[in-house]
Amino acid sequence: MIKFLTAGESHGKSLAAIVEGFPSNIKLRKVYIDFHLKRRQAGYGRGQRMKIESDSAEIISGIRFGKTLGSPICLLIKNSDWENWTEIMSSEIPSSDFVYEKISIPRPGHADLVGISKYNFDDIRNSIERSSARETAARVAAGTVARKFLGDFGITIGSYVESIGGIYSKRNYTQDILMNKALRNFSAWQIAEKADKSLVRVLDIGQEGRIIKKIKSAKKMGDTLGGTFVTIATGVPVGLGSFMHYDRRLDAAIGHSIMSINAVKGFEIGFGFDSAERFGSEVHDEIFLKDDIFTRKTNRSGGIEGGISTGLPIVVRAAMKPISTLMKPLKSVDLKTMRKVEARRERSDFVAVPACAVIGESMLAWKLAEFFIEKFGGDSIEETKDNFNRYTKQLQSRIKKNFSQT
Ligand code: EPS
Repeated sequence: MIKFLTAGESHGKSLAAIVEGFPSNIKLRKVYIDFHLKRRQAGYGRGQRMKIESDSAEIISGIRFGKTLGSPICLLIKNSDWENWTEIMSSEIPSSDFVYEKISIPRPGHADLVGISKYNFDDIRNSIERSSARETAARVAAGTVARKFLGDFGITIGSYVESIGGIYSKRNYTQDILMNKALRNFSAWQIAEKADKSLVRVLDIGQEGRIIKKIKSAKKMGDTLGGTFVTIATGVPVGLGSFMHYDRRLDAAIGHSIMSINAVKGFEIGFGFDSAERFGSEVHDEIFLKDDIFTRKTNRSGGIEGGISTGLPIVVRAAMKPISTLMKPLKSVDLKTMRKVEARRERSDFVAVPACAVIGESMLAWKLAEFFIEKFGGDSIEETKDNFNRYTKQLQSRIKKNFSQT
């Protein structure tokens, strides 16, 4: 089983990711990791912090001469902002003459109040630091190992922003992709490349202008916006996941990984909530044979049936709530005086949906790699490839053989 752990506070010295369990000989280089870290930092509507940081991974272990060793991979991402926080975030006991203000006013929607309640803190800063979405930089770094591994089997991962602040494209790309009417022969990565060209990672340039206008007005009002994004994987073979037990279902596991991203509040696969309003005949994907291979003309299931991948693109949609730090704050209570006050302002993003979609890619890549390695195993990538090729080559003929005997 593969595993990853992240460590690091938002304004601490560094973030770190430890990735474990991948086979040896996967080609992986720093420039590839940094490329995806950069993608997470982009998007119109980010705050000042992204101007300070230029995220880049230092490879501490697990890679030699551009290939994984099979040993734990440790990646370090330095926080450039640390130099402004050395005293306030020091691990040492501060000197008696060091004065700093303890944060006592929680922001509604953030982890501030629940954090101090649960961990018995006397300073909200202790909650802010780890609950910050800065941690997702380490997740993206870890996710690059998974996506590079999957790439060796022709699996690519991509995403696009579907809406921000309720502004959608006139064309419903997500439904069109599921109905095989849009981006038909595109790989998920080609879809991501298309989205990366937009300032807000949308597929429709007309929509981009309307979204930027709305972000500008939110900013002016001291407010923030959320949105919806779609994460896709193409090239996934039939057979990842299982219906044998609840925790082996691929859709459930992907749901968990996407919902774990900061500020994500909604999740669906394929037609999702929409399918609840339709007839069965409008929801399920009919089965056909083409050149002796099973095909579907539609992918309303979003690439998963019975908790198992169907071989069609995995299409996952999620909703991100607006960032909870508002420049025009909501009401709160000062824990020092227990009086009604305005919530605290703190430097933040106005919109982070484009970044959230990139993080979604990393989480999806991770989950798929986990199920892939569970199914195909292998201590080296060569061994995994042998196992994978044997399975895919025999798949169709085995079905035929089994059923011709009956
Ligand atoms: C983030 C870094 C943070 C925030 C944001 C994401 O930087 P700072 O707190 O120093 O401004 O911009 O974090 C949050 C949205 C949050 O709620 O904490 C990053 O690297 O993505």
